[in-house]
Amino acid sequence: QACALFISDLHLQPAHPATSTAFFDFLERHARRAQQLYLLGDLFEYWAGDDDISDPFHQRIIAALRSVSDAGVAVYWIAGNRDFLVGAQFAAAAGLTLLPETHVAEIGGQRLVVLHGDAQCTEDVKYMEFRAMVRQPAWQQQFVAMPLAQRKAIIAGMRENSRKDQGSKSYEIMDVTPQAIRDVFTATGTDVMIHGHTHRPALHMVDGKRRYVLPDWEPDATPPRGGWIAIDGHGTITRHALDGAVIPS
Ligand code: OKV
Ligand code: MN
Repeated sequence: QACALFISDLHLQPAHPATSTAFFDFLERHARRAQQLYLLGDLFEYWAGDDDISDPFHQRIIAALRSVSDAGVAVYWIAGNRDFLVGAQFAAAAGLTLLPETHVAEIGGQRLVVLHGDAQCTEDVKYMEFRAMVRQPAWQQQFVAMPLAQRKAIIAGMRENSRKDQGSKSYEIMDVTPQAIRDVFTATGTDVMIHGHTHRPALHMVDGKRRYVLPDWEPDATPPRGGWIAIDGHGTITRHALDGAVIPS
């Protein structure tokens, strides 16, 4: 029986309804029966601030999460690089607990570190600078003080620039660096890690330590992408496809 489930990088947005459907399905069929659900970043394509909570699309996501937390599942949230503006209002509405960017959990006797993974892509120097700026509480306070429509326009502009920029960034710099991963293992005294962000789902080994990477979700793609990681009561870790099938690793 699954003890804890982990997902990330769903990039939920009204334009991709199949992903929301797959998410609701996962919550009802699997997460509802778990003891813990860890959301490890980029659940949303973007989050402009907690005052966008009343948006009907957001209300459906919040209600679905609330239903799972009301059923007794402990739901935890680690911010991604797209939804780092999620705050206490969202957490209260969805019934989840906000965690810091790096968190050590103990599940089924297994200690492990969980994180989104963007902070470990240290070769992307421009992104690391941007991240350092937007993760400052003072910067975030100023940003959310702007009207919601203006914030959405700024984010849309960034997404448009990023789309035009595609190809200028090599695939490699969008991955974690071995040293950044070693640093996390050393700082936390762990030898198992779960993260998302890189869209390279696999079990990767670093110095004999295990680094599990979650998939991004695109159930409409060929082949379909998405799934989760489970840890059972014995601390055994398995990767699962969208249909629940265990992925051998
Ligand atoms: C996604 C990445 C661009 C990597 C910005 C608040 C802020 C969301 C955002 C803006 C950028 C996502 C949403 C994009 C991923 C990049 C460049 C590199 C490494 C804010 C909330 F800043 F305005 F407060 N963003 N976009 N990158 O263009 O889709 O993952 S994005
Ligand atoms: Mn990400």
